[in-house]
Amino acid sequence: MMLYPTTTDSRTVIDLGGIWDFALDDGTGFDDRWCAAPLADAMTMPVPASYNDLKEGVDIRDHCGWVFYQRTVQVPAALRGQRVVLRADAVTHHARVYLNGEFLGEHRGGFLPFEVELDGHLAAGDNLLTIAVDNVIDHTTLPVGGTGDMLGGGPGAALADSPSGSRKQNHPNFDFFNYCGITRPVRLCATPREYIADIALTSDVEGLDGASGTAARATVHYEVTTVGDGECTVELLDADGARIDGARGTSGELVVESPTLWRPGAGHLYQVRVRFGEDVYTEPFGIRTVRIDGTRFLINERPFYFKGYGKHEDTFPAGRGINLPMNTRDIALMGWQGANSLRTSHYPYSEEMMRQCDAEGVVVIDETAAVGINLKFGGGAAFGGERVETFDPEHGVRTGQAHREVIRDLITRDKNHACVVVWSIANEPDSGAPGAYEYFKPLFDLARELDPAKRPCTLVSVQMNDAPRTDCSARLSDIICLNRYYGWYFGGPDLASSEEGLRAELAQWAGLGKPLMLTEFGADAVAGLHDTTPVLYTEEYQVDYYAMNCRVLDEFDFVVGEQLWNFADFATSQSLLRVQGNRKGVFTRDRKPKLAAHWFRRRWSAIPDFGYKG
Ligand code: BDP
Repeated sequence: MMLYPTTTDSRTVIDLGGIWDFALDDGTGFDDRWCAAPLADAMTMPVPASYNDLKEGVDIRDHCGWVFYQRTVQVPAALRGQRVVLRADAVTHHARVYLNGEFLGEHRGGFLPFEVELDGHLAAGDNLLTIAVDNVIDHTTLPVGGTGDMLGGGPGAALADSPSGSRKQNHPNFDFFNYCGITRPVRLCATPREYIADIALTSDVEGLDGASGTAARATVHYEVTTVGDGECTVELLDADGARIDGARGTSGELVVESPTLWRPGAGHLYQVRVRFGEDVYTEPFGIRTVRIDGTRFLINERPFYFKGYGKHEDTFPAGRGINLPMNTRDIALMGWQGANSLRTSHYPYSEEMMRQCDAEGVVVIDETAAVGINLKFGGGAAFGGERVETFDPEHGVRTGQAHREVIRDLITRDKNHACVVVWSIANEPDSGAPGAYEYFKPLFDLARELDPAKRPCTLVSVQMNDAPRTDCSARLSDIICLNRYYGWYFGGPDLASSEEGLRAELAQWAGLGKPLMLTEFGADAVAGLHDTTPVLYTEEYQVDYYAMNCRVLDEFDFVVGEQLWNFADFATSQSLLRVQGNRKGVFTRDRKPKLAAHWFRRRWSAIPDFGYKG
């Protein structure tokens, strides 16, 4: 229940971005009530951004625990009498909010927005706003933290058991740097006291002609959640603001004849304008259909082929901090290559990115922050070094509650986006383990119940033995999404036997009767490393690896897409397998193409968005 913040005739948004005061907690921050007075010896820190790479030294880069952000805010007198909330789009991973020393609320989960009501707490003049942020991850959080290194090289000592004198350390059970801080905008949002709390939109399309991409008519169903009393009216406007239809009441229908459909590469958006009492809000909305038919994935009733990437929100030096220019550049580079889709691996991306994907017609697999639900990483030793089953009721992960929350909050936030065509419930969980089906079945049910548009759901599967038989994804997912590393972690550098391995596995999945795509495959290549004989880590090997994999994908009609791992090189925890981060990017971290980027540009320019496999 949290509309994207925009200023309208009735709403005011005040961006609190800028330079804040900042301090690392030395263990006394809460006891000594740092929230109640200006921080002593504060550093400067930009908001929004991850703080890790912005100052020099491991103390800040690898800080483990709480930090304090602080600034003063004044609220214009003109807004008194309105409902004023503080809205933070992403604080990684746990936030506590204080105003003038008073605790007002907290939020767990580092990639989705939350609001804190400020009514009754704001004074005239300066108010001291403090946001305390914790980055500790463990076996109850998403993403999951362990006590050893997921790549097997870590010390394996529990946080609490760190040898005295050694620095407290986070051990992500996943392969990206644990960037943290206030990573997306923080805003004050003022609305009338009686206001529009949420809008849910779905559509039905009639007379859809797949071949021409045209339709006779579309009906937009709306459901408005309101607080207070008032009359609700809703209008459907075209992209240029021209009125198409209108209705009264908090739920109803709007009709558009001969609609322009949203489609890959052409993100046509209508606008749904809601008025309730004095409040007004406009939601962009694209009309399109998504459906699975046998082994085909249909968008607007045409068989779609996913070409694109698993990505990260990862740039230097902002870390996971929102980077609108880089998002824009990334979408442009994907267009240059003929890519049409991405997965928000491994957490929900910013609302700005989702809106941009809507507007530019980028097809999105929208993923929760459920990564690392797998105690087989690092040789299967976790949480103190002992070997335990991931879903062991006593000693396994305890992520159920966080998982339900992230599914609920993600679908609440992103349900109206035309770009979203699939929900990804998790990345590489231990989905073949005892208890996996029992863990995941209720989560799939929840997603299916919550999504008003009933999009297909998946979980992204880790490579394992005998997967089609053991992976609960075979039963639960509407589209099978595989991360496969034949020719890298499995079989590399012998591409010939790896090719047989991939072919044999896909042949087994073919019998299932569901569409399948690779959501990850990739090989590290350090830009500038070349050789005449392709060897691991060269740009040539990366190309040969992809050529082999794609040759196999092309043999199977039920394979409906290929998303590479990764779009760009990205930061990770340190390990012997990581050369200043993960180098599986097809682009470098500063977005220069490796050989494989050109190879895919040629391949994808020849593969149409629709009808590739007939
Ligand atoms: C997969 C993960 C991804 C990693 C990738 C890799 O889903 O997050 O970065 O492998 O090892 O296991 O490069």
